[in-house]
Amino acid sequence: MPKLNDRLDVQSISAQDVESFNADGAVCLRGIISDQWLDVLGCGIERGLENPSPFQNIRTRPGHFGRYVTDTWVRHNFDEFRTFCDDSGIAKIAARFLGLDQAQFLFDSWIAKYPGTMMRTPWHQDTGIHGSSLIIWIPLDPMNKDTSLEIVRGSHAWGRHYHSERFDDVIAAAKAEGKRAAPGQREPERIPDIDRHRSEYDIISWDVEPGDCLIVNALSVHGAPGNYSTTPVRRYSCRWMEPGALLAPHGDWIAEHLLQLSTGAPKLQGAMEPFDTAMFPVLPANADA
Ligand SMILES: O=C(O)CCC(=O)C(=O)O
Repeated sequence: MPKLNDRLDVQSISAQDVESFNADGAVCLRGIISDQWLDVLGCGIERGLENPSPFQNIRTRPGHFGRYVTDTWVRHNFDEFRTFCDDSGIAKIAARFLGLDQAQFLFDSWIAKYPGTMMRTPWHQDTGIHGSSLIIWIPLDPMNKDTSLEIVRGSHAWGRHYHSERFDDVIAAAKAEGKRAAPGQREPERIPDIDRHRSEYDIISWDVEPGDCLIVNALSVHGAPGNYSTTPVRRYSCRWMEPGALLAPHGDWIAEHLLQLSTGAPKLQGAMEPFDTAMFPVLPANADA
């Protein structure tokens, strides 16, 4: 995969964007991902669909319409995502919202929901990290609010920590077993039934176009509807953390995946492990870049 010269425009991020992110736990940046990089990400998904990685999952329930496909750790498996994370300047955007000069790559994934897919992405937090972390959620197709990512405004500051959710359970059930809190943090609890009580929550979402992206605090409770439109909707998410963040004891599913990847990366459960291998680069390598 050739290096592209195109760098995303970090300068266009305003102090107001950062303030909104800090206050609400999410912000929408308009027109910041260039067509060139959108093409690269789209090619990565196309190639992933043709050559599924060991982490690709078809999550459509038997007897249901549509098609719901996810893949994870894609930077590790596909050059398109590696070059995007390493060369596009996206790390600089992550760093800006972490309030730092650099950000450490954690992991990435994509989701494609085809028309007629009713399944929601369940409400969840992206936990497992001891330290600040965030998600950059990048739509590759236009999505209106009926389809696009939803965030419970301010939930990153609730001081709550919920069990991780399985994306394919008939009723998204909390995986309660084997989870422990990091020292000084409260034990994870079951996520409330937000869909049954939507009016009690301040749920925010945006109509988005390719080129836009959402920056979401990893502790913000977020989820997404099915796809009720007539076209496929694909999105790519990369997750970034403050350099030196640790794999928390409750990050057991991350540890399980790392074990599967056999990378020599941190895999111990129950310990505060650093992410200090090449799989988790601190970027940009030169903070002034
Ligand atoms: O796009 C979605 O359906 C969910 C994305 C998500 O949960 C994430 O990127 O962490």
